[in-house]
Amino acid sequence: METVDRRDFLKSLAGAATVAAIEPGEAPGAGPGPVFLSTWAHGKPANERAAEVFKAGGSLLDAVEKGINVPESDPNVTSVGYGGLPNEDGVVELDAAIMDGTRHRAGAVCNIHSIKNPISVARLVLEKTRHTTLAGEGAFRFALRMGFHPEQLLTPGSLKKWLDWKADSKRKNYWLTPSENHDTIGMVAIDGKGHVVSGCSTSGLAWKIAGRVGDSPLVGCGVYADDNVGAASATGDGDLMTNYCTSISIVHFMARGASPQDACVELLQHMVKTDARNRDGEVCVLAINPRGETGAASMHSKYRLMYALWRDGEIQLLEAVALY
Ligand code: SD4
Repeated sequence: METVDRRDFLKSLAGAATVAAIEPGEAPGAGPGPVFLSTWAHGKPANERAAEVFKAGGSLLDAVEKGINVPESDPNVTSVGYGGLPNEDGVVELDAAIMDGTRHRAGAVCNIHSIKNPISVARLVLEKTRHTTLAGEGAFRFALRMGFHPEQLLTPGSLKKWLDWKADSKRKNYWLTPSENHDTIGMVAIDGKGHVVSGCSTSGLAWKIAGRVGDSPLVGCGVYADDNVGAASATGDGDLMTNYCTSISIVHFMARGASPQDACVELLQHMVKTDARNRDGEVCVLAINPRGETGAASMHSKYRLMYALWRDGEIQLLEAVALY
């Protein structure tokens, strides 16, 4: 078991605590930008695409949406979008949400099937409706009305994995035990002018019970964004994290003065304080504030977050600190 001193947390995050001077005329919360921060190695091409879209004149919401589309469309990413591992019935059910820190409004879809870019459907829920969240068949029908085309989301690879799982008499399932395959894309971003966005997209836990909704599409859990404070996202065991409203909790810690890094750690410590069994939980979180300070932390080193940071034209893949 590995314990990390709080000061080491800050030291170990290359670039995490870089705060540049605020230019005269910028919003009080502004800093250098844009900055894109995403979960896991697939966050790297996602951040690069987001930066490209932003530099070409797209909004921060456009950038986060298009960035997240990259792992969603990649058949080799088995935890997001096309190629994501299915539920126990062999159906790929996707969850996604995007939140705009200026309007304090999100759009989200849960359990949507046959649509490979659920973050784009979530974006349209935000832009075109008065609703925040659409689920299941309704979300699917909304996507069709918005011009999306249904697609088979199982790939030969993901179908084989599901068939192998079905054929295994000792298979793990969610009726009793947790399974092992999951790795969402969560992205938090700033534009350098005081605006923050949070987005998240996932196929959830492999072999989940049909209809299960994870933390990713839930406002306050998988995403939260508030221009006055910052943005957060999460990846890991959504059945656990939903009960701690991870993203809004981190944003509240930041609102009380914590840096993004300290806020991420505070959330993990709070989870352990309320229940020591949470030390073994698969919990990873990311946060950013409008000045460009970033934070990332994992509960334990057996499930340690790798995350991608795009700043000043450079992309880095970093390892988040682990509390245990
Ligand atoms: C879920 N939190 O559906 C997602 C899965 C995930 O890393 O993030 N895995 O529970």
